[in-house]
Amino acid sequence: MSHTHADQPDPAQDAPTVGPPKRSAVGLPAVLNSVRLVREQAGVRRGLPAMRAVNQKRGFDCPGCAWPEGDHRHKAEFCENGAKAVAEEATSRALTREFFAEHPVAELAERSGYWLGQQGRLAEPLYLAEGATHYEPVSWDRALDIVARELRGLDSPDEAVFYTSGRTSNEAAFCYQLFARALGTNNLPDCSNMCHESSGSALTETLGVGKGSVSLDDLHQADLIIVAGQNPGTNHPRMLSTLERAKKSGARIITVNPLPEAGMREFRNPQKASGLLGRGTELTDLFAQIRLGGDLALFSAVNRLLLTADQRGEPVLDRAFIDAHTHGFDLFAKELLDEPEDEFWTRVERATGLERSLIEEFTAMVIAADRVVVCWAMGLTQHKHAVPTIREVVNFLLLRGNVGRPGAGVCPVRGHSNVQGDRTMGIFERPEAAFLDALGAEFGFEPPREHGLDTVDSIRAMAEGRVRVFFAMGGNFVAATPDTLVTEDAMRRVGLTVHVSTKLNRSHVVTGTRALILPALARSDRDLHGGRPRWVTVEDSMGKVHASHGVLAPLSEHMRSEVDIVRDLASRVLGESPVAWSELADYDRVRDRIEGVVPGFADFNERARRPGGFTLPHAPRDERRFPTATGLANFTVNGAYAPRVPPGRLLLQTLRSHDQYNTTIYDLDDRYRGIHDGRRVVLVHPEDARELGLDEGAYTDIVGEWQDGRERRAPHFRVVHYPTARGCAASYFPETNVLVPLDSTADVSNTPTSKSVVVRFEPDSGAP
Ligand SMILES: Nc1nc2c(c(=O)[nH]1)N[C@H]1C(S)=C(S)[C@@H](COP(=O)(O)OP(=O)(O)OC[C@H]3O[C@@H](n4cnc5c(=O)[nH]c(N)nc54)[C@H](O)[C@@H]3O)O[C@H]1N2
Ligand SMILES: Nc1nc2c(c(=O)[nH]1)N[C@H]1C(S)=C(S)[C@@H](COP(=O)(O)OP(=O)(O)OC[C@H]3O[C@@H](n4cnc5c(=O)[nH]c(N)nc54)[C@H](O)[C@@H]3O)O[C@H]1N2
Ligand SMILES: [Mo]
Repeated sequence: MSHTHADQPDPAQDAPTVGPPKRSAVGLPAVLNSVRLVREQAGVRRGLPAMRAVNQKRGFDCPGCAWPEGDHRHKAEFCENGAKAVAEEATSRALTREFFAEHPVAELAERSGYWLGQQGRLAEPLYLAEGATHYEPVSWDRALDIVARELRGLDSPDEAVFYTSGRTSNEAAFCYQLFARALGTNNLPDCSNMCHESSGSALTETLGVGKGSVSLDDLHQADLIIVAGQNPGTNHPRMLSTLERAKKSGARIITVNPLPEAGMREFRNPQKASGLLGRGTELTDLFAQIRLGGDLALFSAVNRLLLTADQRGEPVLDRAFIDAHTHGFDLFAKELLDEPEDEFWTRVERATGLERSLIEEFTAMVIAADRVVVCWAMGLTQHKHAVPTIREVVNFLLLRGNVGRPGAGVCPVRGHSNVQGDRTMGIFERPEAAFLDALGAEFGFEPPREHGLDTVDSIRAMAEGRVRVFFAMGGNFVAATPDTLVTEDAMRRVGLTVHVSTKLNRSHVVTGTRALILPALARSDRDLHGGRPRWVTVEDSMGKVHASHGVLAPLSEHMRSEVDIVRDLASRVLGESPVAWSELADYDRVRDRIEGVVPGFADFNERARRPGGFTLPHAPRDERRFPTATGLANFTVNGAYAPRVPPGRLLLQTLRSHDQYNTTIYDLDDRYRGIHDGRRVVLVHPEDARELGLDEGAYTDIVGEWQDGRERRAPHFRVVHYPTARGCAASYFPETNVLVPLDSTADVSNTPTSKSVVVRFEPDSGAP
């Protein structure tokens, strides 16, 4: 697939071609593909130095996923998709003023996200005045004055919303939340609200810390690794090396997924000659091809089998751990054993689509394993019952004492490269009182205590005209959020929308009455201040904090660091007291302030300078201490919910292809699933397709069904017969976000149910 430039047609009306899914992942094709993409986007002069520096101890943190780097780095410590992420921001193309003079916003709004992203890096501040048809260049001074004036003119600081995407560094995130709170609001929604919020909610309640409890070494030492609701071959490719290493030391792997993902079948390690020659490692020992949303039923069934084995006198529970460290075991066991055997298994088999014998085999593997880790991602978090599901995973681990000892624990695999760090820095609409106390004491002001708006509630507030300023630190809000038409409508009701961004995206062309685009330096860009390089820090998925040094000369002198943008704006709105914003131009001073507020950051500046950084404390992992409401690890009772699908309908999950990063589309292929040159596909089991009259290769509309009765239609998708679980379908986001109802969210975490949309199929109404 060749790349588009401004003069070429938009490939939105794609024509996907389909071949058989792959049986293995990575190998030579992945290496060749990364080299090609880097060369096309960045050229040799920018591309090579960028690829040499990524994930190296003196280089920059890969802007792709949050998977940690090991202590021994390869010369090329990146993966195909990391290379795409770097190429995307290290591109040598810059957007010119002529581009914006040529293309009215209304025309850009007709373009696909893929086309918008391919046009190059945003290179200077741009302003869309009220009633104007085009963005025009504007000075930084004027741009920030426009925002400052608007913020100062609000009746209440809660009329502003400050969104964050998970690329933002710790230093920028800290300054940003400080600014919002000094202004007087906790309206700090972030991409986490759509991502691992369910994990955070479930883990905080049950274990006392909303983060993963394992290190890479724990995975290397595990006897059994369960990977549920995650596609690491595409979204965390470096995790495959970790799984391979665990396998080589004797671990077994259970994969729980409606789709047979190539990456979990066989991994061909590109760092080894054998892998490049096509010899791989079989990763999965047991594949549980589960129905969408069946994981609560699965884990409760395994837990019940463990409890009944215990009742028969088999020593399968860690009684010493349960007695010493947990709360609620008796009630949990009683409730789980309460349902009559037949009813229980009928329900479980219906919810999971799995045979009881497979679940028994699963349980036997668990009992044979002394050390167990469960890894998961969006397949578990984006369901109505995501929080109970993850709580049940915790029950499962607690039963055999698989938390807080080597080789065992919870591993929610984070998405964005610093999404975990942003939360640690206080990007959260419901901050803990202790955090606000510390923040207020450090800077001498009283932070707002009332909870702010999360992502879904922000959209509701916008729709009701209660938001006058929407400010985004990165991300692509209107494309990433659910119910596209509702959300875009809501965004258009805002007075001023401001995006600090690196690449052009949909959120820049669906705007409030007035709009600003502020171009930021990216991870890979050199960040100079007074001629001296500055560096930032990030936290990976396993709580390790380390430095990131940009290496490339910025494409334009008008790009600014995210910290500087926030500082300058804050100073214009609030002045230099109580926070002396100008001092924070020195990131060491920002780090000193973080040390003063956030636990675990003692000697931050010194420890961040150590090669490889340092690991934040984690009470359950380090001391088997559980800072929950009961002071113990909590067993929970989670009920029996599973999605219900009326006859003639399927349950649709919206997921990522191999050639995208969330809303950023790198290319139009999904190599491992055998799909090329297009994205408007819907994967359906051949039997379901036959029953629904959906021929392979035919085009169909997908119509979402939701209790509000409003029609949600995604037109013109090519049917692909695919070996997914029965009753389930899959299609890519953001194209299908139009189908996800804003009000369909997870209990407790309020995360949109992107993996569970009831759909029916209607005749093709033609390309959109
Ligand atoms: N290259 C690349 N890397 C990325 C991203 C990207 O877009 N591109 N995005 C980043 C971000 S922000 C995130 S959060 C992560 C996302 O990483 P993933 O969670 O791996 O991403 P998804 O594509 O949403 O895949 C969900 C997986 O869960 C399975 N699944 C869906 N529903 C269920 C279910 O009900 N039960 C079970 N057991 N499985 C289910 C799907 O079949 C699929 O394999 O990746 C991060 N890394
Ligand atoms: N239907 C459906 N919807 C989903 C999901 C799903 O699985 N299904 N997944 C959800 C998940 S897990 C997530 S995390 C969200 C993602 O939501 P977001 O984080 O909002 O979306 P991204 O696509 O990652 O944002 C891409 C944009 O970020 C900007 N950007 C990139 N790098 C930088 C940088 O260094 N600095 C700044 N300032 N800007 C930068 C670029 O302009 C780029 O266009 O989407 C969610 N939406
Ligand atoms: Mo995410």
